[in-house]
Amino acid sequence: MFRKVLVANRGEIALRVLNACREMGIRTVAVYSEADRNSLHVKFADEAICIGPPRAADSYLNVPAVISAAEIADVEAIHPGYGLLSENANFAEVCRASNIKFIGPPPEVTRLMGEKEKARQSMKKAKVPILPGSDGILATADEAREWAEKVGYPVILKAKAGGGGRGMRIVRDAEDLPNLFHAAFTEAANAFGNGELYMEKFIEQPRHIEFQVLADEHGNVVSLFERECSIQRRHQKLIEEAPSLQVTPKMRDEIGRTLCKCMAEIGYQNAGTVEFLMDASHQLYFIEMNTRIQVEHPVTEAITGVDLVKAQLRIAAGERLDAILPPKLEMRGHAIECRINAEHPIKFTPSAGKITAFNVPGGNGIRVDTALYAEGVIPPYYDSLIAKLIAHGVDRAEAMSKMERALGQFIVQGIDTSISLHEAIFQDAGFRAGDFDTGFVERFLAVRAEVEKQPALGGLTINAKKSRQIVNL
Ligand code: MV4
Repeated sequence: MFRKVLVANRGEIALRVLNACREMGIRTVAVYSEADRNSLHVKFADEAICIGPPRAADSYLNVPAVISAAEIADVEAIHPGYGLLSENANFAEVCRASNIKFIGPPPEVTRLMGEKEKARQSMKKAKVPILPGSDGILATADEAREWAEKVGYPVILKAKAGGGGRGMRIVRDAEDLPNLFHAAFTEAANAFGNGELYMEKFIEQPRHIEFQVLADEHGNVVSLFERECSIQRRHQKLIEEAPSLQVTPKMRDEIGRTLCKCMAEIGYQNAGTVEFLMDASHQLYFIEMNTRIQVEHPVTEAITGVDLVKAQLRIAAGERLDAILPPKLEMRGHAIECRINAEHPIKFTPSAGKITAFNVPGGNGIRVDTALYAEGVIPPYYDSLIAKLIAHGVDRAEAMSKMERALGQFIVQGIDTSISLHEAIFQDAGFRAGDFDTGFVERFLAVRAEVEKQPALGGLTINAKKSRQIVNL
């Protein structure tokens, strides 16, 4: 096992990784920006090195600064967390050239999955179900029109270098294709430096379901089942759960097996997530793969009992899956995660500042991953995720009741948070019934807005500043 690891991240995920290292007897090095001097990841690491000014581009994304810190601290490995440098194949290559183990897949695999059209063809070759669509990059709008006729409208144009929703256009009519093709190309060229596009059949109001995989460096792969991630807004997930109510044991088993073969074929290593869309007839289709640990990994940890970050560290140190995992992986109960963001619960405007009052819920079946603390400061420079609240119960009903109880005890004053939005969603009949797709939040907010305009309809008001207070402040 590694003697010393650098964590190239901040916030809750930096703490999550540091905690795993500490429990495994690995010495830890934190890196931080000038805005994060007083952060818990700095306090709880064995060593901490400042790598630059507040803006991520000047610090956490500065490859020479991170590598210099790793060399000065003499670490054997770097854990990138999620976001930031986690899916940067060039960074993984620099790590390799510097004799530092990058905790994640090899750069070649990260690069392959980063090229969405190549990822799609790799999955097709391994018999993972993909959507009908183009066989490669679309050279011209004319070629796109030919494919669209074959596939049938509506279709969606996607950027090969894309992900996260940028450089995408839905095409419903042949006559709109030339304009939308050029708009998608230009947007992708500006955003990613590459405008190349491919095409898929467009699925209306899909569910977003993703499979967690682990692969060791000896060709062994396992599937740790799926997560349901449809409760999102503008490509930011709000609530995730495991397992998905819509995935049958047969589908879980079939997709899991096919993915294991596929991952072995492409030489995948470490933790990864394979994203699927589910259509109205409950078919699953591959859309893309994320080559990192994900924000929502705790729901999988809850139902499998596997510590995914420790597994990442052990895989990167060369251990075999059969030494890391129990002999038979089984699902236990149901887990739900709420992403608590520092933002207005309805307007979604980011919120920064000092935490003036703070209470974190706990108790049986509740997990909170956060780097917040009383009188801590949320800087304005980074993403809005400030805490993850995870509830695990024997079934979905118990997980929901634990979550509702815990949301009610989660107090964060001084900034706006999404806690009251989560509380309102947990009262929604459709959400409670598990009856939702990726359009849920948008419809939910539209209905709420109507109710606010007509108070006679009654209904819940979502308050930015929670009325509940810690007494005698
Ligand atoms: C799609 C789709 C419908 N049909 N592809 C959005 C982000 C990117 N990762 C893929 N996305 C989508 N691809 C086809 N062929 C609908 C979406 C989509 C979506 C997907 C997952 C979760 C939320 C979403 C919200 C809007 C659109």
